[in-house]
Amino acid sequence: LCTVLAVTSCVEDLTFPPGFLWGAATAAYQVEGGWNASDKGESVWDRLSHEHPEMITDLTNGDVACDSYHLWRRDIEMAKELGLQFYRLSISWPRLLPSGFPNHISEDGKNYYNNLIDGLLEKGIEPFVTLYHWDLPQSLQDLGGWTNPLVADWFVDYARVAYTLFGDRVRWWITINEPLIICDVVYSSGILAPPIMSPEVGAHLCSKNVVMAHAKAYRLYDEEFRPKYHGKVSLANHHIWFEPLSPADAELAELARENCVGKYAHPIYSKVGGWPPALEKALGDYYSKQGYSKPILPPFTQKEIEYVRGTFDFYALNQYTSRLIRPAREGETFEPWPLGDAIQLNAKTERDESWSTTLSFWFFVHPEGIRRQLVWLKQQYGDIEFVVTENGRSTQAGLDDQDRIDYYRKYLRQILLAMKEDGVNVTGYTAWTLMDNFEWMDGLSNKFGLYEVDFNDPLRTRTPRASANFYSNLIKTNTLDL
Ligand code: BGP
Repeated sequence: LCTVLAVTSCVEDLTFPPGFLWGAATAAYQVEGGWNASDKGESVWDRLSHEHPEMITDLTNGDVACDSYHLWRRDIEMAKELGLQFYRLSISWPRLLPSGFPNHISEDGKNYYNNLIDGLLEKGIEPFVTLYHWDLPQSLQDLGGWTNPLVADWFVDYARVAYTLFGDRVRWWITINEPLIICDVVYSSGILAPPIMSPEVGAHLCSKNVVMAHAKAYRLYDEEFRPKYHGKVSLANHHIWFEPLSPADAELAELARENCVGKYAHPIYSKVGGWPPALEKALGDYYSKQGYSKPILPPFTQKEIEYVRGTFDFYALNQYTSRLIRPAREGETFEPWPLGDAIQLNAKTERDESWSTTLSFWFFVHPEGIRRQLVWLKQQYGDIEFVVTENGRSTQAGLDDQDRIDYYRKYLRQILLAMKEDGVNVTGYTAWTLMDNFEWMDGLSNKFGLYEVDFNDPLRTRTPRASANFYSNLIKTNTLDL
């Protein structure tokens, strides 16, 4: 009612339900450092940042990053200071399996993650573990990486090692973080690792292989580990909310949503499974005109459709921003970001002038987008459990980050509205990120952290920002009415 009336006197209930879970996230390559510590293998990000330092805005790399490889005790302390109920971390595949394969498990890699997991649990914080957050072993990339269908088997072997070693203590698992970035953005823009351009073939091979790898890792957990450990497994999608620029663009916006989210959600979460039909058709039409005789998006067999469908225990949503979308005008060139690999849409995106910009080139502030996204997902995939696994914004350096607090407040209010007015079952929220870190092509220059990290200091001192104080009060009181 308050949203409809939009009156200041309206008393809105800004309280989250009891039991709502609060967390913060990081990812291995972005925080750990220790890139060649002990027997760790090289990852695609080690290779890119060493061979092409010019691809990172500030010419930095993740060799040391936040040095969490050594400073993990401090990270746990920070998680405790905030009062987090869970901490979302990722395992570095080449740290645990230096060759990429399960023939050799690194003792030091194993000890590192055991220490982190045990340390969190000692403080009453649940480890929420992502198996793959973009740091593929270079040895596997040399064999084709995510474009080789065998990657699904390599991934499931790695997942088995991780479930076996840590499954007795980890109850929340994400198999793969953001297929859209791994496949569509990587292969159509060349700005992330591995820097390979293959928007037509590579991107689409990758899409199917990622979905199959997720499904295999889910089925493995379900059959062999769930009976003992009772955990939950999902994959985390990247979401951009697409709004039509004018009512005539509604169909285009829907196709863009299918391309961005549906491609990696429909096969898993829909009742029928398989690729989103409208997207499959649009791709088929476009690429047959280009002279391809076979579908560019490798079709699923009926058996594969059944195998993939339903491989989730909850829906994990990473969302930061929105875009207006319209058909491209004559002479306008294709933009690989944020559309991902979507040349077939022949579209252009814009910012609504009311959405403020941030330091990230891809990122505008549009809090209502997250509510609309949640409602769309519920309409598409039914009344399932949602966990927001990433949300946050970058700001200028400094400790008084009021714009970050404002962002959290506004996005969280929209999540609450989705829960209370639209009946979306959101059970947890994850801030991106616990501390400033290596933000991929922006290097160390872009600051998303609740804690500031001094990268000029060899000790990588971490200092809480105003937003850390805001977030810990929010967790303590469970209300935005602060
Ligand atoms: C998400 C990634 C995170 C993080 C975040 C911020 O897509 O999962 O790892 O990097 O985006 O984005 P960026 O670092 O590109 O500014």
